[in-house]
Amino acid sequence: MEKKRTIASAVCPLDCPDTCGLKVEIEEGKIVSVNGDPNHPVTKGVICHKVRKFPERVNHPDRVLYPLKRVGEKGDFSFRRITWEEAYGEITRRYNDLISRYGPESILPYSFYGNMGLLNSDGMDRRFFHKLGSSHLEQTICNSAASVGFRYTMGRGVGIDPEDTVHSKLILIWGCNVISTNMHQMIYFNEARKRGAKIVVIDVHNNKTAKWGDWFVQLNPGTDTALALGMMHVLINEKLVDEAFVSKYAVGYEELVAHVQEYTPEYVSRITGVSADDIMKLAKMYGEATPSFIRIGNGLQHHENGGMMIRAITCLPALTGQWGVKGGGALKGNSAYAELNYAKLARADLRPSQNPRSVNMNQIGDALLQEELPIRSLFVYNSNPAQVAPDQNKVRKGLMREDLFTVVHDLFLTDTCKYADIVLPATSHFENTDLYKSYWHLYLQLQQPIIEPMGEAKSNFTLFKELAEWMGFTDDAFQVSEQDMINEALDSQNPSLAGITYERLAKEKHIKLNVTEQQMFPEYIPTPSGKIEFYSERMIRDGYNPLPHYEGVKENDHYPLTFVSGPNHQFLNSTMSNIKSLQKLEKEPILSLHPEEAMKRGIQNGNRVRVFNELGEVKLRIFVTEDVLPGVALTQGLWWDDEEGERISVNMLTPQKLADMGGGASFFSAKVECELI
Ligand SMILES: Nc1nc2c(c(=O)[nH]1)N[C@H]1C(S)=C(S)[C@@H](COP(=O)(O)OP(=O)(O)OC[C@H]3O[C@@H](n4cnc5c(=O)[nH]c(N)nc54)[C@H](O)[C@@H]3O)O[C@H]1N2
Ligand SMILES: Nc1nc2c(c(=O)[nH]1)N[C@H]1C(S)=C(S)[C@@H](COP(=O)(O)OP(=O)(O)OC[C@H]3O[C@@H](n4cnc5c(=O)[nH]c(N)nc54)[C@H](O)[C@@H]3O)O[C@H]1N2
Ligand code: SF4
Ligand SMILES: [Mo]
Repeated sequence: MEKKRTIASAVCPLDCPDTCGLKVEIEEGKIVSVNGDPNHPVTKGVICHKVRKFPERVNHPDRVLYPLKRVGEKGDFSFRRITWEEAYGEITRRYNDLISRYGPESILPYSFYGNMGLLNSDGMDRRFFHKLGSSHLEQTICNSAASVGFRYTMGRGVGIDPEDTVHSKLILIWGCNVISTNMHQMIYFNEARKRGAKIVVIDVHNNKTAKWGDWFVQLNPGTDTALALGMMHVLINEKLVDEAFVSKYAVGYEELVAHVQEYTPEYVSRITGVSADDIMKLAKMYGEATPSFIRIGNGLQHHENGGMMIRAITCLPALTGQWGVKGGGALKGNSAYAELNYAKLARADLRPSQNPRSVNMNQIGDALLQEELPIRSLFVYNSNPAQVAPDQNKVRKGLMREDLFTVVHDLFLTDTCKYADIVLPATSHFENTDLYKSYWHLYLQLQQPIIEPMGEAKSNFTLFKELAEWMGFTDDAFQVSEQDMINEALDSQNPSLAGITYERLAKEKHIKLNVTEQQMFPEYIPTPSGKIEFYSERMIRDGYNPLPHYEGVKENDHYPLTFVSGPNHQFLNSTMSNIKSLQKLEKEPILSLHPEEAMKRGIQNGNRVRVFNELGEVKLRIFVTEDVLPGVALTQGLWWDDEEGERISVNMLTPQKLADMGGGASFFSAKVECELI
């Protein structure tokens, strides 16, 4: 007899800008296939290959289905099954003991966006740790430097509606590997191209996106501020500035004009490696096109000087008056349009102290090893710090501390679980109720459970709600259902959310935010001056140069190669890197090196090399290629460690040094050397 199949709607929960609508086939309570939802207005039934493999992830034999307690040494992966009562009992006992002896700030949550659902990443978990009075984690690993840099110029972290980019006539893809990391933007770019748009890719790597573009402008890592200033120099001196726009909507133009004079194409060429002719050509092309659009990526700001890069690039659309022209402007992220009521969602008011000890997640290695006010317990969820955080030697040394009580909630035994005292099983998002916004398109979406929780897995929401009860927290904040919490989050003064309710979301699945022109640039520019700030008094107060200003990444004589270690096509950060079918496509982590650099070191294509610096070493296979410039060593993908200990996180080599703004990460400013094994 044929088994009955049903089709249910879902949302992709991954930390990817696209936040696709999904259609999921279920047979006898089991997910058998995942496809795109053809009715989703932006993602239009198309999804990436990795999420097509979600059935392999959800039904994986390695899924953690029961709570586990460590029985061997840390680092050994030896656990025994326990009950939830035992797990909650142990956590409660240890927490009460730590709180009475050292205070609640001896406990630190460590989380990011393994699941982008609002309730499971910014909801019940927040309420729990606020009430507990734990230390605060600064969630800076992804885009903080860029967000701050963007806001200095524009006042707010939003851009244009990506659906409008079909109207663009010139598209600059600036430090964004769109084909891999924001594939639905390609649908719009392809349409724009059909209508005559030219596409320029500005990157350090001749990657899939660069090869697809019409013109690839390749520059030295960390030099984008100089390139943007060089473009401004040409725009201003060639009279390609929209003066009417600038005088109406911007401040600091005169200071900018004087400032950019030194950034001649010849000077900028020496910094960036882009020829003076190409700088001239790029700037003129940009100055003459309208509507022109810049897709600003996240990768380029993972540098020591990343905040200023975004601050500088963001000045360009203002100079040529592109904001307000349909299809013109820029987009780095659109999160702020869907600003929910975070006060109600996260309930920071539950905190006993409003000024808790604060830890930057990019420096978790140092934080775990600090002797003063040591962190005595770490609660990890939605994240895999033993892969994704910089300076892994320190991170893992910290995690190995016998006196650190570590709890990890995940779907799998990740590398972080290796160091856990207690591992708790997490549901997949298909088993939960949650609200999703996108940081790119403008739709809100609701996920409702479409399968039963597997094994004894619990969502983050349920886990922290129950743990609150075990801790004796009786506040109303812990008595709510998922639906209540979504209604609290939607109960906001934000006009974009007007009329959006749980009931409507349940019925319609996706609802477009009500973003009016009055909320968009250039009508609404919430900088201190109310205008786009080429010159920023606020930056002076914060200790920066008030103008976009180039400062290079620090050189290192011992380690001459800049190690750029971004994401790959088939994994999502370290999520999905344990899925065999996807590993097969990615084959193995490789290091791209220019022929000149390879020759200098006697290295040939396919050789294995030791890549090292003062922080550690990893072994990688070499790909000799002109896709990267001399001076660059590039790898893609965050692969889990292998059992033999041969393959280990590339973050062994990345520094904890913070970027210039927002406490951001500086992964891509790592310096390394490599040699044949
Ligand atoms: N397939 C896939 N998709 C993903 C992810 C994933 O892991 N896999 N991760 C998701 C997440 S969390 C994020 S934050 C985004 C990140 O996605 P993107 O915003 O695309 O960022 P990256 O891929 O890190 O880097 C983008 C590009 O910046 C380039 N780059 C590095 N240094 C410089 C520089 O100094 N200047 C310039 N101009 N370019 C530079 C890199 O070569 C790369 O091509 O993708 C999301 N989507
Ligand atoms: N070298 C280098 N390092 C990087 C980057 C880079 O480009 N290069 N990118 C950085 C960036 S941009 C980012 S955003 C970070 C990402 O860092 P993380 O947010 O840590 O991302 P993942 O590695 O995907 O780990 C997410 C984990 O959450 C788990 N998870 C998923 N859903 C749930 C759930 O509902 N509940 C619980 N409890 N767990 C769940 C997944 O199984 C997975 O193990 O990495 C950063 N690290
Ligand atoms: S990872 Fe991105 S592109 Fe793939 S299904 Fe999820 S949201 Fe869509
Ligand atoms: Mo990210």
